[in-house]
Amino acid sequence: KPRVLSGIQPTSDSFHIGNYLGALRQWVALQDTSDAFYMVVDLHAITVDHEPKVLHQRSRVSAAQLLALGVDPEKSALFVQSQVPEHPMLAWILGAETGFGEASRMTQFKDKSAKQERTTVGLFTYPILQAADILLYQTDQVPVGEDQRQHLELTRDLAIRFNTTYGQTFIVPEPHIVKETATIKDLAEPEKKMSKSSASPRGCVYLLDEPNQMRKKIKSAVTDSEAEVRYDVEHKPGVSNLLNIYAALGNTTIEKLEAEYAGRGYGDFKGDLAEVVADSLGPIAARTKEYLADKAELDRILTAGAEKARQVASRTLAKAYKKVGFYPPV
Ligand code: AQP
Repeated sequence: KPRVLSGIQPTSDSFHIGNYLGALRQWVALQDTSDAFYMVVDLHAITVDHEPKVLHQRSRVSAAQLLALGVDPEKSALFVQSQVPEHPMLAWILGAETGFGEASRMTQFKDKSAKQERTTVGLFTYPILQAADILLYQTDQVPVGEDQRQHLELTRDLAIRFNTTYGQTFIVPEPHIVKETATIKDLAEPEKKMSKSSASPRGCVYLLDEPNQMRKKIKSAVTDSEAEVRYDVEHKPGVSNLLNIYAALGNTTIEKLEAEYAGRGYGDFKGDLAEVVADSLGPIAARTKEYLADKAELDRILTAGAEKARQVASRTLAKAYKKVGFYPPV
């Protein structure tokens, strides 16, 4: 079975439809055919401003949401990154293999540091920790959205470089990016990626929104002055984004949707999509609440996941330690 690993940051109270369609839906699908490791990456979350209590709570809510979406702890290891100390240990080694110029080319760092009052070294080295996350598990495939492609490329370069210098140590991973939903756009500003830290709350459909809020956001999505439901990312980014969301959640194709709404304007189209979104995502909030209500059971799932993760991670770390000439971890 191929090994699959991915992570998500607990940087908001709820994930959004972009996280879901870009990555989390693939997490759930892949757990049947692969040996999957999924984690809430709280170490990454402290690279931007955070409140300790809020971070802790968000990590729990994140784990509960993943379970509510269908991540099955019987099939995959679900864990919180801070419970597996091997991650920063391998990141240190990989940092010594990363060129300063190479790290400086990461566009996510440029974007995120521009939004922060104070930029930390942690935000700069974030992609190196992400490389460690992936390489520790001898990962074959990493289901992510398009925004992570450059970090995946760095991870591959580091794995190849380390293997060349020290001998075969890491599997070189492949990104698993679903083209149609690789970048879901902000509903209010469809030129921009939908983001948890998005400036416009109306542009972001959260998985824990009330169904009526979801409907409202879809119905008020920015479109254009034509009245034609047609896929054209360049000239009709808003409508094209809605078509991508509709096709993915409604299990249909863009061609079929274009035919169905030909000559009918945007009102019907948005109204129907609003129902599709509310029907498919509406039940997630109640399921998340159920997982949150049983604290002991949630902790048990996460501890078991972290134990399973450590077994794999510690083996890889010991190998890397030996290769670079360190004393073994005791
Ligand atoms: N708009 C998106 N379309 C498709 N995929 C997306 N992802 C994020 N936004 C979109 C994918 O979701 C996974 C988890 O993302 P993350 O938590 O690691 O952080 P992010 O990419 O930084 O997500 P956000 O929403 O943009 O959060 P903030 O505002 O905190 O930076 C990843 O696989 C990502 O590709």
